[in-house]
Amino acid sequence: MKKFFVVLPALAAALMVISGCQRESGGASAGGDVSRGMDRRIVMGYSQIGAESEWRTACTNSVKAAAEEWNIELIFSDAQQKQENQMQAIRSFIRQKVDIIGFTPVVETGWDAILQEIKDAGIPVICVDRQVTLAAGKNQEDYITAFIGSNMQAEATKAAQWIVNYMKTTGNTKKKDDGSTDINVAILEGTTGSGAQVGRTEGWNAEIAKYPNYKTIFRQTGNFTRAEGQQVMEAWMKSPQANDIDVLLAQNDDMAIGAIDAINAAGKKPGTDIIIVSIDAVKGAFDAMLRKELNATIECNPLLGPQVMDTAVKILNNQPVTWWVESEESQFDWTNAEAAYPSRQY
Ligand code: GYE
Repeated sequence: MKKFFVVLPALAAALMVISGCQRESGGASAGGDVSRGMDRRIVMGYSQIGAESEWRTACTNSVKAAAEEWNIELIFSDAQQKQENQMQAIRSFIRQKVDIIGFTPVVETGWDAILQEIKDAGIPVICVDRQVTLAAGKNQEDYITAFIGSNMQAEATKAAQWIVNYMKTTGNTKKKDDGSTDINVAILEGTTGSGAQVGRTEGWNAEIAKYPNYKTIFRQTGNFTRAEGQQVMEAWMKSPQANDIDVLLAQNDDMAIGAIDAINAAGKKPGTDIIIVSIDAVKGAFDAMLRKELNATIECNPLLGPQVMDTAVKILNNQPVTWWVESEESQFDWTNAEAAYPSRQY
């Protein structure tokens, strides 16, 4: 019997390592043995999708720092972009009887069964950053207590509006938009099937449809990473249509930054020969804007940790929460990037 109790914690620890979980804060910390706003210390299982971008790293850091601040025990798991790893981590959270689960679904679909398992276990769920799509007839609000994140469609709408306005007023080294000349667009999309890719594609398509002279000549995923953004752009720059590209829309900054390297390598000037707009507003994007290689970035706030912890405490105290409070976001270009740079937090 004694042996059993000695072996059990070791076994649990081993299981957590196998499933990629990491206990962020051990016993009671400076905050004592209660979490902020609670009468006890609570445990949150958190399934993050990976570390594909500057944005993601900022988001992870924000969640970890906020857990410390709230004195919430965080069991953090990095899924390395694999949905099956997220499932494994979430099942281990259920076995460990965590108080609450936070997760960012890598893709929108395929979560019905596991959300049912979580619901059956009576554990509340906060969905962070990317939304899920459940089978027809099912309502995500029945499975997810709160969503914390941005409006992806709205971000892409802003990107489209920025581009249309800039091409009309300034243009690139080849042309200005007179309403009838073709404006040829290349689009680097994020992880296929992710809430961010689906929403940003919908938002862009709906807005740009108002301008029939905008033509999409290239569209491919770069999986939200710098390396793949660069690779895909390299291939486009080698194609016979390379000279036709007027505008590049990248669904995140990292892919735009990778693409900028590829455009430079091909002997073209990013930011003037090809107008480039992306989404996130991470530091790397500001550096590129100050070099006049990236034209604009639409902000997507990754600093969601405090809102996640605050919402968790409310849920566990049976207080009402708003299902989705949209993040407030702005946008930056060469007119305001320099002034904003010093106060950027990510
Ligand atoms: O834009 C990108 C990241 O889901 C909003 O994922 C997030 C996106 C973000 O990797 O940089």
